[in-house]
Amino acid sequence: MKLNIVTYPDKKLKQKSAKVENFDTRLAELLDSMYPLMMETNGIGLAAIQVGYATQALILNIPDKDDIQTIDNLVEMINPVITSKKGETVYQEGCLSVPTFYEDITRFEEVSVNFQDRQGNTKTLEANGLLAIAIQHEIDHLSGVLFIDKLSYSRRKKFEKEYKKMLKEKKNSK
Ligand code: QAP
Ligand code: CO
Repeated sequence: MKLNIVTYPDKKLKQKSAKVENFDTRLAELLDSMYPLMMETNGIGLAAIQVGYATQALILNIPDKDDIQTIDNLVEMINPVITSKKGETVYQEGCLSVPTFYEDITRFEEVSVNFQDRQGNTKTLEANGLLAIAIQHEIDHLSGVLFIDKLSYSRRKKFEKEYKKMLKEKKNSK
């Protein structure tokens, strides 16, 4: 399955993703195709809507202490729901769908999440640190929310200006 990253301002990113009902080979193929794309593009998290599929599936691969990403740390979440959250943390986030832009975003420091795996088995994960941030960022994608939607009015304006400039330069260098 050949996938491409959908980038802002594509309206597709605003779409709400539907719950996965069938844990079939189509779901497995989608997840299997998302992983290499995320690796090639230097991502640590990717939601299905970012490759054009409005379905509640996401993958996460947080680097270890030596900053290495291994498949052993790959987490796949289907139909995830945050069931508890506490604390506050600020991290400079980015997004594969909003290339080259990074900004500080406030999130919960710890979250508990219920989800299903690709076979449909129910799981619970308690996360903190970068994993907790990534979970919240990716779950936002399922409701059509991007990290730039969380910026103050003035920072959003700064983003729109910088992003337009970046797109123009990219176009001109082609
Ligand atoms: C979401 O983000 C996230 O601008 C995943 O040029 C963000 O993988 C989770 C990326 C922050 C936790 C903390 C961004 C790659 C990757 C770019 C990503 C870019 C190339 C972003
Ligand atoms: Co993102």
